[in-house]
Amino acid sequence: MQKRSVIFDHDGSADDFLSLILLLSMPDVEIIGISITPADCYIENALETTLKLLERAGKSEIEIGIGNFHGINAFPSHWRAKPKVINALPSLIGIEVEGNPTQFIDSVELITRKILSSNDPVTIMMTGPCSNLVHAIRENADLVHHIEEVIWMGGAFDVPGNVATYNHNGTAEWNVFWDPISAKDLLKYGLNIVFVPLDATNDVPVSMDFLKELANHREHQWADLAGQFWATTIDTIPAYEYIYFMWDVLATSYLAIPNAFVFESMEVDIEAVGPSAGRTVRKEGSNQFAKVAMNVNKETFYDYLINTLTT
Ligand code: AGV
Ligand code: CA
Repeated sequence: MQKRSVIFDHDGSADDFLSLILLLSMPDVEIIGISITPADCYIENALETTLKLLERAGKSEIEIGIGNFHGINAFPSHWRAKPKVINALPSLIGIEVEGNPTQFIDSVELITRKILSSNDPVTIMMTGPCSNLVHAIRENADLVHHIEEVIWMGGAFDVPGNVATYNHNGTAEWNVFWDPISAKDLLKYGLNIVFVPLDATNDVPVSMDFLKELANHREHQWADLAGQFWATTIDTIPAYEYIYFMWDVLATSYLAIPNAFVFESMEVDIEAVGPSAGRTVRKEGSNQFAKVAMNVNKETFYDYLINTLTT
């Protein structure tokens, strides 16, 4: 089987780690590198969780890069601290790993080297901001020719955003808002971009019914662990969504169940500054084409999750 070479760039929230679990389970995906963006996490904690999961999956050889760029709009600290809880879960606390971020290479270097040394075109799966990839392309424009597809959990096209903060009008999604300048640039390179925005992820909340069903299968180690990760998301505060969605989990599932999605191809743009900074918009004539997920077949998606986590 020809495996798809994937670089995974995540930013350490609970669903980013669920995405990692899914990616590790995909028979036709080879993770050729992992980059961690210090966005929805504190880097030390996110690195520790990443190392623990790789250890648990027997995939410790996968190389990790650390993002050293910090976006313009910082994530709220109480979100960033979530992996602290995750690392303390009984299933992970005992796994000993060496997680000093200063001993890992920079993400931009990792992304560049992995793309240039790959024999086949590389897929970039991003479940956090896009800064590392954009910085790599800014330094080396040739990378674009070796990238098959960029899948990004980000944006809110025909629905409200999820940013609730000062000097902003709420039209942006957080992964775009963190570094809207890079996000706008990402569209300029003619890449095959697949957005999995809030338009699609709003359909898939983390629900108690789903967690109950998953818990029925907790004799399987990944179902057990995933249930614990999701349990840490249940206290999402009312000032934001009230509910934690399967944002990154849905985006990652695209690699396994692409036919479950309804896409629209459109010309798009991104606001870089001002009260709508980070807003993703339709823009005819922009000549920046993207494939945007608008809907997903929920039953197929939830079945896929249960099946994957129980085998
Ligand atoms: O906007 C969704 C992105 C996803 O990549 N992240 C969380 C997911 O990992 C930011 C975010 C939005 N609302 C949040 C977020 C919340 N209530 N808690 C933590 N992160
Ligand atoms: Ca994320």
